[in-house]
Amino acid sequence: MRPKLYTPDQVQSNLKLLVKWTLNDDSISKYFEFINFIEAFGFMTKVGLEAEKLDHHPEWKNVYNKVWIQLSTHDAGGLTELDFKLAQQIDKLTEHGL
Ligand code: H2B
Repeated sequence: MRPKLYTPDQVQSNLKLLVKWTLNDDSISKYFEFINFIEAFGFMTKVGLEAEKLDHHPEWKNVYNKVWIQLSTHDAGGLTELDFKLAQQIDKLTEHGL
């Protein structure tokens, strides 16, 4: 089913459930730093598996130990439940630090 765009109120209340994500115009984003490339790439692999499970995929960039992730639902043209679900999964993967 096509996900429905969240209202500004829904965006605000769901943002509160996340750790250090930034709200942009039509997306949320977060920056991660790891001790080296292997740790960063390992993290990206785990995110990739979660993304496949949800059939919802990040826009991201990696430079050595740094990873930038931006989430938005392209099919809906903005933020939906899927972005916040994936963001929560990503937070879980890093809940012991960073
Ligand atoms: N990921 C994101 N971020 N937005 C989408 O709209 C999207 C996706 N659509 N992953 C999915 C794949 C869609 O193209 C497939 C066919 O379900």
